[in-house]
Amino acid sequence: MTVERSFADKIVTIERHFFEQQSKFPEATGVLSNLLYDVAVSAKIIASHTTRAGLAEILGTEGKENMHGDEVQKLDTFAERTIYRMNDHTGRLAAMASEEEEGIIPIPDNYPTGKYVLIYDPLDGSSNIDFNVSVGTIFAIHRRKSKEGPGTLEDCLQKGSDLVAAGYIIYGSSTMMVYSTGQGVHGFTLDPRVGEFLLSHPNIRIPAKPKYYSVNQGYQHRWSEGMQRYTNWLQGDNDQGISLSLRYIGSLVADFHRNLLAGGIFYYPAEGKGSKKASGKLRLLYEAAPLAFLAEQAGGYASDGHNPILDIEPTGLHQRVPLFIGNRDLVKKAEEFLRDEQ
Ligand code: AHM
Ligand code: MG
Repeated sequence: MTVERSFADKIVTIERHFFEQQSKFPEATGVLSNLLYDVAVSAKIIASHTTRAGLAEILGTEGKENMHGDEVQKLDTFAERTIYRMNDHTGRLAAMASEEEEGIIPIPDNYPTGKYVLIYDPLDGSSNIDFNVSVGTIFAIHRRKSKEGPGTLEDCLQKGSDLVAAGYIIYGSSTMMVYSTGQGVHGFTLDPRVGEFLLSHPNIRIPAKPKYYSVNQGYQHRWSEGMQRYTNWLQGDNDQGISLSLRYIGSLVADFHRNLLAGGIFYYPAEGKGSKKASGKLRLLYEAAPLAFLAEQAGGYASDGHNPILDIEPTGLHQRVPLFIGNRDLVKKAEEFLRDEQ
């Protein structure tokens, strides 16, 4: 029997991929690869719980006990704890920061500190869980700036262009991990039968021809005139043959993931002055910067409407920014509309 062999035959685990990427940097020590692997393992544990989300009513929710008398945690709390417990003792991190915590999360005194900081949104879009809609984990990794000892706030407040790695995990109809260390964007699908993330989407590039625009159009009346005109432009009010379909899940990772693969733009603009969302809703460190890093690595672009997201120097852990992310031309066009109204 002759077996046909082609590239498609190759099965690449995420672990192997981390180390293959690492080998392109002769000075690398393996700490980053191991840290990424710890994130992947956290994701598998979280995925094993998101698939059981609908059972919370039966088995108990936070503050209640389940039928076995165990305290059951809400999924976002569970995701937060899982990532923390996987990473607090490894000696790879100087500190962590989570969207769920107000300040930086120090490494306990009894464990060594390391050279990176891990910034994460443990379960973005968690309000969607009750409706069985995809949710995601977003992560960002920086090299620490301080020399040694406990990590500092400044180690976490770094701009996106200084990211060492970033990625997300989408808990959807299947679980996927998508990441970049600055050498392209690569996607892995979890095979739940063997518990491994396997390379399924090597070298993702945003398609040149966009399909979708994604925005919460229910808030349109609160946007500036330029934003309204831009949205009309995307819908077909242009002479460039662009006429996009609207898709909006309201779960950032899922919206971003779809547009990364299909082409398009996601935006969450600022609302009028005095509004609670006058500076947007999404957070620079936990959401905008890591996804901007991925978008640029996939040939796209992300902006706050005026400047690249990756150039913004953060001033606070929970700082919010307007976000326009996706195909470069579409994001540039949004900047143009916003510039014109100034
Ligand atoms: P969260 O961090 O509290 O989960 O909120 C972020 C979510 C994103 O996933 C999503 O893009 C956005 O909020 C949706 O907001 P809205 O419901 O205003 O459209
Ligand atoms: Mg979030």
